[in-house]
Amino acid sequence: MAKPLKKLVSCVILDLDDGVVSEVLKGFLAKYGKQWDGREAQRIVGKTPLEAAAAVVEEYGLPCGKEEFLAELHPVFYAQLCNIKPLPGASRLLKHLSGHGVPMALASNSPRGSIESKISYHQGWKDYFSAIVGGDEVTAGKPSPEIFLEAAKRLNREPSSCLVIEDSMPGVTAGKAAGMEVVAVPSVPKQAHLYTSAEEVINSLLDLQPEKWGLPPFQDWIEGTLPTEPWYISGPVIKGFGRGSKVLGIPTANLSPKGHSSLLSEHPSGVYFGWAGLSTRGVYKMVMSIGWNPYFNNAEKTIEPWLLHEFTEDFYGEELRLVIVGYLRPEVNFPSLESLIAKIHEDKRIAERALDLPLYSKHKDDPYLSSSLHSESNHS
Ligand code: ADP
Ligand code: RBF
Ligand code: MG
Repeated sequence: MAKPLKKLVSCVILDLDDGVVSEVLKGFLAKYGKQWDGREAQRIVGKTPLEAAAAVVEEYGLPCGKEEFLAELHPVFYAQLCNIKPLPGASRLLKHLSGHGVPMALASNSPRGSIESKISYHQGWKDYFSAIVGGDEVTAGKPSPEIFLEAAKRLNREPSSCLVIEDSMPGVTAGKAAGMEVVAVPSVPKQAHLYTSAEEVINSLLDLQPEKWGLPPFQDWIEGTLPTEPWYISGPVIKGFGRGSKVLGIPTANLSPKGHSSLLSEHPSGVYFGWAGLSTRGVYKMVMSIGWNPYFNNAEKTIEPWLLHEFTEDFYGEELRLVIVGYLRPEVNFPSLESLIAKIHEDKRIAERALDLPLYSKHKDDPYLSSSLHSESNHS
């Protein structure tokens, strides 16, 4: 058995806040004639609503006070609560831990009422949590440790036996100040290097290994793959940087991330596999990366499926349809081009073998893969 690498814990405290604040703010700034810059998200995640509003009023030089801004924002914000999508992998994690009787608490800077209405939209979530602590129940929000200390108290645990899972910087700071173990899941992946005070930084909740902390391991991995609910994406094959075949010897038939933003926010960047359909050619096994390619540090997210088949010609512009059935690993950086190439070939071997399992192979016949005749595509 592998030796646990970290200090053991017996309970988990999470804050699964997400992008709804940014979405609402984006709309408001447009009203004031300002352009919301996604990178500003870092300035507001983990703050109380008033702090976030103050930061935005100041940053964008809005012609109103922060209270006024907040009063205007509030109703819209609350109306949006039902549209919050849980962080990718959150549902799986909560089900797993609660199934093993691991006590959990929610601890967020949002007011308790807002947290409660948020989770009321997710079936069964309320019962997962033995305690909920809101920013209005303590004298200071994160980065102060108070919220986490209160959560530990309500769980009846020592702070040192709590594992905090956090997506914001103030949250990580607060967890460390509370004397807890902290795993960071940055909501802005490219900022991962800023989260060094956490014990571990992971790309998404799919990558959490509870056994590292003495918690029960996930049991849903199969032959190195994590089955996911199938998800679907399609579009014409576009030109990339021309690196795939030339630099790596691995051609990837890129799809444009444009128009897929909500799908891409539901699924973390990483390496996936599944089936690919080209209407005039057939259905093929496929392994792909979605993300910023840390080795090349792209400025834009790319979607890069490698079809596991030898083609005699290019198929730029053709409609490519993907059914994604499983997850392999996060995208990572590599010390050399050779090690990146070797890893992608390993991904290929794992995907190729796994796709023969009935669990995955049944999706080969999904009508979506060959239904381009019925799509809006102009290609015949
Ligand atoms: P780009 O940077 O333009 O995506 P690549 O070097 O990655 O260029 O090559 C990708 C192109 O190669 C695809 O768009 C497709 O037309 C072609 N191609 C040939 N074989 C394959 C394959 N097995 N998988 C994906 N694309 C392939
Ligand atoms: N790029 C990375 O920088 N890190 C990765 O971990 C990584 N994994 C990949 C896995 C697969 C299956 C594929 C097809 C590509 C991967 N790439 C990764 C992307 C690679 O860098 C990209 O295809 C080239 O940049 C060509 O555009
Ligand atoms: Mg490519």
